[in-house]
Amino acid sequence: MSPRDNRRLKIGIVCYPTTGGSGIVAVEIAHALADRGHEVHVISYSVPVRLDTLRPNLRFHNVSVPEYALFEYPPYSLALAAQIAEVACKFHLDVLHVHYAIPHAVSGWLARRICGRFDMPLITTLHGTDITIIGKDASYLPITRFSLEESDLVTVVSSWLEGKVREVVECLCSCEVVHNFVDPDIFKPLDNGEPHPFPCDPNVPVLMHMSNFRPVKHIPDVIDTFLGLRARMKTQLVLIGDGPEASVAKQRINSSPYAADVQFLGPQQNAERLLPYADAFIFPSNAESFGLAALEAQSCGVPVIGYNVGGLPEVVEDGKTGLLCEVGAVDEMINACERLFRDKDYQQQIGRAARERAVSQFSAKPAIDRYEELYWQAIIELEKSGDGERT
Ligand code: GMT
Repeated sequence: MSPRDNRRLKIGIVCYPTTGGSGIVAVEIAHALADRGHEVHVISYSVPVRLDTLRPNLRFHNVSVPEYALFEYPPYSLALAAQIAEVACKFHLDVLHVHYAIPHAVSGWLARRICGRFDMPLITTLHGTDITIIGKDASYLPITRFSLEESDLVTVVSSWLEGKVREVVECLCSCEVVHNFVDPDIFKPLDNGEPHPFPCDPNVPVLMHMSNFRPVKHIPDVIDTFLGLRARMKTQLVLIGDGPEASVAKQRINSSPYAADVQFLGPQQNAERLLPYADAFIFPSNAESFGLAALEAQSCGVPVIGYNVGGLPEVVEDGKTGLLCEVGAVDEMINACERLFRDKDYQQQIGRAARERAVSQFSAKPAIDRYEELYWQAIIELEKSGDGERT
């Protein structure tokens, strides 16, 4: 055991507080590190969903953004930089880990300059749309590239996303792939006989979807798959989450003959209490960097139906833990669902393999070990390079 194994790190974690996967991953990392005895400081503009603010070794710091008549757009990035700088100085952080590049990485860079803490490595974890959508917009691209090049370490949640960093941002920074993870003791298959927590016929298969209902999720394909399948066999659809595409989805369902077979549950904090009731989870995004919701479904023993694109094939093994179709091939998804729902043995075989893969490949412990290791690597490299003394 090296001396560092006993040292308690002071870690700053910056994330979005919303229900998106990047915030959830950041919170799970914060909890796990606090449980390992590190001192963890979470910084955001409100308490992140799922964050346990009363956990030992963990503190939450709120960023307040003042309104001012001149500001049509209050500059959150600046308020965040000031808050990070204050926390970094006051608590003498050893490392700063920001989740989602825009604007967290550049706020972290600025904070370091404000407080002169050049010995504190800046680690940026990219989650997907911070590169593939918003970060590549011409308004932000130079900031995205700059903040990645200035980070001491960049991590990405899939190999596919690493390729996108090269292709879209044309950034030469080295990226470490650390896949997202799940707690298989929380996201787990049902014990027999538990009643459904939503209105439904227990004898009819349930197709489920959970997301932020943004265009990238291809919500119309979820609806078309359900309607096509429902025309062939009795099926129920459960939709979890909310977002820009939700109202159009509701309108289409309500004007179909099958409105009574669909439940809109809205945003839910405890997905682990709903996902195990699915017979299949449908996730037809066209550019998903990872697909945390798909992993959570697999961990609950639920087969995933989606498109063979983006980072999803790193999470779902086609034909083994789910069924991946060509982008836009709604007919293929209808056939895949029908096959699963008509053949219970096949559905169970895929569900068991999904659970096994989630446990063996994506459990939390190895991912947290890797992040801890990377923190140390960044601290030591900064010490060795002498850049840390640039105060
Ligand atoms: O833009 C989004 O869809 C939200 C973003 C987030 O903040 O949750 O999702 C991304 O990060 C997740 C956690 O790493 C990944 O599981 C999602 O695949 C990724 N979304 C996309 O790439 C579209």
